[in-house]
Amino acid sequence: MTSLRQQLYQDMAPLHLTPLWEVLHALVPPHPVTPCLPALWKYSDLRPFLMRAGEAITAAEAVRRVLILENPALRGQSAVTQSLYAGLQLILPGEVAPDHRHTQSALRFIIEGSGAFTTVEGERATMHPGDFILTPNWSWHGHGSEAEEPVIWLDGLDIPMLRFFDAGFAETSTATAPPRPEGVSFARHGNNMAPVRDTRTGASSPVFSYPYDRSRESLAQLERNTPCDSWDGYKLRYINPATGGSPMPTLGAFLQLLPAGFNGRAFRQTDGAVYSVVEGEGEVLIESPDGETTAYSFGPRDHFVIPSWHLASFRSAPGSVLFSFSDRPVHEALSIHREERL
Ligand code: 1HN
Repeated sequence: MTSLRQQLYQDMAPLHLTPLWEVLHALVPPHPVTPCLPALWKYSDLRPFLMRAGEAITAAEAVRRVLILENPALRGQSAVTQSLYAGLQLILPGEVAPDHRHTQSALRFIIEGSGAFTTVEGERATMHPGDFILTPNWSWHGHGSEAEEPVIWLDGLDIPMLRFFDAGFAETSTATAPPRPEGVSFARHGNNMAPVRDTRTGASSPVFSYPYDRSRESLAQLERNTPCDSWDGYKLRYINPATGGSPMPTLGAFLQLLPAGFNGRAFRQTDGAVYSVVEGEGEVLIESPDGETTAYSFGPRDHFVIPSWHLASFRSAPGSVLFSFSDRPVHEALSIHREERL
């Protein structure tokens, strides 16, 4: 019997044929399975290497001077999860990172320093810590700095997802887009209003800078006046104001406040997520599929990844604010998003 099968496998292998019954269980497991591992990058460990990168190469030569946060299980793949890319980018005073555009969508979350800027289709967005900035797919974008200090931000992109579709490509520009005054997009779409004759269909948000002070103030008010969620604390998602949906089709982003003394309950979700710590301190407990729980202690500017379907819970004694992003909009569009809250 076994030899009949072995002979069958051996004889058909040259025709590139494989028996499904040998792999079926791995293809459709009883719960979501990921090769990704939880990981934490302490800012104090990482920052010296960014500064060394600043001495080793200019922003212009690098095009984008970024250290990629690679999932320990996906080394060499420029991936923090199977679908997401994350990196920390440094721009020094006076530097320019030239304009380009690509099919990948990108988000920025500002970690350190003020006074650098991103331009999106020619409109400048000046960066301040905690600001959330997007560059929708195929929009021209570049960076520059009029700061007197290094400016560092988190880049989140859908690079691995577009690689899966073999749909990632870019165009570089010699001429930059004609400059447009800063703040016009926000004036049009950022205050719960929109131009009367606006006809946009809204794949990506027309607002591309979400200043931290506004988002933070919302969380502060919610903390004062509303009940705390036992899993999330106080958690808001960034929206495309034209649709109410995610800021970009492939990337969802969130800001949450864990109040002082928070001891959260455990949850798991199909969308693996990358977190950037803005304020405070705490711990994230992540349980691997084999049942082992690891506590990762985080402080300001640390980054960590919770892989798909790993049970996670948050604790914070002094309180904390966390930014995060994931590919949740894609899961939702495909009706495959699942969440369990224990
Ligand atoms: C990119 O365009 C940026 O514009 C950052 O800052 C990181 C990683 C891969 C491909 C394009 C940026 C990127 C990127």
